[in-house]
Amino acid sequence: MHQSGIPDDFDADWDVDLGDFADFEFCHRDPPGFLFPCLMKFDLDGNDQIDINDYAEFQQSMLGP
Ligand SMILES: [Ca+2]
Ligand SMILES: [Ca+2]
Repeated sequence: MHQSGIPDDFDADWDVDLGDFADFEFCHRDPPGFLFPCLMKFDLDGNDQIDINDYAEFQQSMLGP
């Protein structure tokens, strides 16, 4: 859950869209992926890594139920 109360709405603009995806990509790509704020936001399955599993979970939210 994030500020807007919508799961995976990382930038808190009340929807899950490409803006959120861009944030995810930024954290997934490089060393920033292991910085604490990135992990807090994007480690959706809580395994201390930002990986394909988190992406799959995020994609589900983006596409809707
Ligand atoms: Ca959003
Ligand atoms: Ca993870």
